[in-house]
Amino acid sequence: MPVSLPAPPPVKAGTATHCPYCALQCGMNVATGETITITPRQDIPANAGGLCQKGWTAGELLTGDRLTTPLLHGEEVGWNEALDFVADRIRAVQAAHGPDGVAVFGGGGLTNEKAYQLGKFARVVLRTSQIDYNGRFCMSSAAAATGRAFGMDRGLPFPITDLARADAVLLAGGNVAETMPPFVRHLAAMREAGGRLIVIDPRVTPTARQADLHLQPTPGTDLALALGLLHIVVAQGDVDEDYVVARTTGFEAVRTSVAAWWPERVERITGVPVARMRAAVAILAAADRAAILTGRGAEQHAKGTDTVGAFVNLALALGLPGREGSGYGCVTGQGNGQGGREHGQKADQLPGYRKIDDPAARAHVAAVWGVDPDELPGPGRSAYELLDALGTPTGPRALLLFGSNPLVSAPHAGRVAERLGALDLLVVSDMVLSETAATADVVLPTTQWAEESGTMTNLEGRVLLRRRAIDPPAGVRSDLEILRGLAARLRGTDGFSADPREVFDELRRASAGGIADYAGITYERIAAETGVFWPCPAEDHPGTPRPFLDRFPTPDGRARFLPVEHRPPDEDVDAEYPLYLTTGRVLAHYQSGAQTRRIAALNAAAPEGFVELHPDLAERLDVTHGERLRVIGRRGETEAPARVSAAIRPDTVFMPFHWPGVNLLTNPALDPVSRMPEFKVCAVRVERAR
Ligand SMILES: Nc1nc2c(c(=O)[nH]1)N[C@H]1C(S)=C(S)[C@@H](COP(=O)(O)OP(=O)(O)OC[C@H]3O[C@@H](n4cnc5c(=O)[nH]c(N)nc54)[C@H](O)[C@@H]3O)O[C@H]1N2
Ligand SMILES: Nc1nc2c(c(=O)[nH]1)N[C@H]1C(S)=C(S)[C@@H](COP(=O)(O)OP(=O)(O)OC[C@H]3O[C@@H](n4cnc5c(=O)[nH]c(N)nc54)[C@H](O)[C@@H]3O)O[C@H]1N2
Ligand code: SF4
Ligand SMILES: [Mo]
Repeated sequence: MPVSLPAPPPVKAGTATHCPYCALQCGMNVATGETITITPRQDIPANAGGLCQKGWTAGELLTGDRLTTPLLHGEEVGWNEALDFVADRIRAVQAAHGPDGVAVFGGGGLTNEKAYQLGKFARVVLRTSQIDYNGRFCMSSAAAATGRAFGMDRGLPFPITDLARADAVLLAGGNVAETMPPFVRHLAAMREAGGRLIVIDPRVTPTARQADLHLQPTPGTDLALALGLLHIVVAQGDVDEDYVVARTTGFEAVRTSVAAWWPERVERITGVPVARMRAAVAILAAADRAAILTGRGAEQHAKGTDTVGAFVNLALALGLPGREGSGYGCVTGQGNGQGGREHGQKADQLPGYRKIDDPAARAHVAAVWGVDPDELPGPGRSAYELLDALGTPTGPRALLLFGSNPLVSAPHAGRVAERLGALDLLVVSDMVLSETAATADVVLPTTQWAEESGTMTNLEGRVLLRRRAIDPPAGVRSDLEILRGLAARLRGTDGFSADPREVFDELRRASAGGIADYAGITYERIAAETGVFWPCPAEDHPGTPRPFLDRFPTPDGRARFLPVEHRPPDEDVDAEYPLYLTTGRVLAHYQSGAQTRRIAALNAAAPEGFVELHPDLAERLDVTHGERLRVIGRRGETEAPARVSAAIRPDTVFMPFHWPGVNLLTNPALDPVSRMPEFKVCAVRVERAR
């Protein structure tokens, strides 16, 4: 059913804009007055008139406690003093240690304009190769796998509304009922029309409860499970042979490689009964239209790229990608998780999803930036490797941080705290005094979300306009103004506009001809068309909701099967650490909690972290619901109350990471391709806190 767009909401509803948080980028109206009133927009298909509790309460971000004055070593100072100090210290560090002495860390919550400007600032002003961002912790494994298979990483390569028309959806490691509640509307519509939902999760989550079939594997075994499902597809003759011949390469090697993954073997590794695997394949094989989706549960592993690769192979064998109404998709997480990975804040990237080591890409972007291609640095370190190198003899001595709170959200956070503490200079731009900002030499108070304009690319690859709805408080500056101020002090003002539209127009030129081509997208078009899907190479081009229908953007136009093999988690359980710890999210809080832990209604809904554990395990450990537990791992330990629940496997405990502590435990083992850390599985021991 094509989306019919209701008339725009009346003006008194306020300014039509989008949510500050996740990649669904729900449309909302923000009305200002005595109080701030938020209502859902009806015209944005992703949320279809819905919002979650975080969206409804987001107005408090604008009225509540936030930073309004720059801080220098904890003292309030003026902007000139703060920026002069930062510029002087950058000059001193680079004089002593070279351009790579200064590093930049960005975020997938930044608008396209900011993400682009940050990448340009690093390469043109600082001339450092040392830039990466928190998206490395998010969907980088899916990005690597789909780049490899399809030649393009666009989270969902189809409109989200396609899901409502599917006969089957398999969701591996995603808990959208808590992480993107309005997403469930599309799945519910599918089920109402007779479609079936399959969920793979070690926990019986609110999402799994809505599924027709739930597979509950041991954390870190999705790769084996996907191989097992493909084995069954092959054995039963359910491969779409015509599609495989017409649209793909490399299937024979994959067919051979899955032969060894017979269902009983996979059951032993994953704990998923053979009958359930067969039931899943039966649903998928019978479906005319089907989608296979992955979330962080399947991706955040030291083998995340191969795991996604295995699900992509399954989707290709079933003939799904590039067929209208079907496909493989990654459920992108952060507000601008998609756009934030396209425009150059990644260590190996230039705008338009170009590769920084590609001479043609360097020449194109250098021309837009008015510099010599030879002056552009090469690839730098990935996010965790960058944090891990800070303040070491060969690593950066200064860090500029925009849009992340790594003291809480990075893996092996104890190590990260030690490295941040070893820096000569830490500068944090934020709206609130996050845990990381609280340790910085300089804190720069920035405008947020509804106080500024910019574009966000949602999980569908649809570029949206997040409009300014309210004047920022006196004293704060936008990230673009901050970058302009530093560029002026370090190199003269040229080329760093603080006007989002001007930056976007430059981004369009820089991305032109790249994979993520925004050349034809304008603010006017976005407003008139309810968003524009990239690639969109010209103003008269309609945009591309389904980029793979005719061909894949690979050299031969075909999708590539690639054989992958299962392996155990980097850190397995043993006698000393007998339990798996997996981590993730709850509905009421967002990420490191820097924003949502300041909102009364959200704190009331979820006041603190917890350790979810099975009743059998609780009995074995002799602990009761609500009792304080110590969770001890090889890198650190933390405490939280027990939440006893039959919804989790007895061999696994779960903790949300919205409060400090959990990441003291997590394993920074990295995926060899994506450099994604293994957030979703490490080994721990649990005992009663003293
Ligand atoms: N409320 C809320 N919503 C959010 C966010 C938030 O912080 N809070 N963050 C946003 C962002 S940036 C992201 S990336 C998305 C993330 O969205 P999701 O991927 O849905 O969220 P997670 O809770 O990290 O992980 C999903 C599920 O993976 C399961 N899991 C754990 N280990 C494994 C495993 O080995 N295999 C499988 N198959 N599953 C496993 C967990 O039990 C969990 O239920 O959410 C976005 N939306
Ligand atoms: N154990 C465990 N750890 C995880 C995960 C997990 O599943 N388990 N998930 C990982 C994932 S998927 C993600 S995405 C990361 C996210 O973790 P973080 O990168 O820490 O993300 P946030 O908490 O959103 O931090 C964003 C910070 O930037 C600020 N901010 C927001 N918008 C702007 C802006 O426009 N400009 C500036 N200057 N600042 C802004 C916010 O106030 C906040 O302090 O966590 C990762 N860490
Ligand atoms: S689902 Fe995401 S975008 Fe929608 S209201 Fe909730 S946090 Fe905001
Ligand atoms: Mo994320």
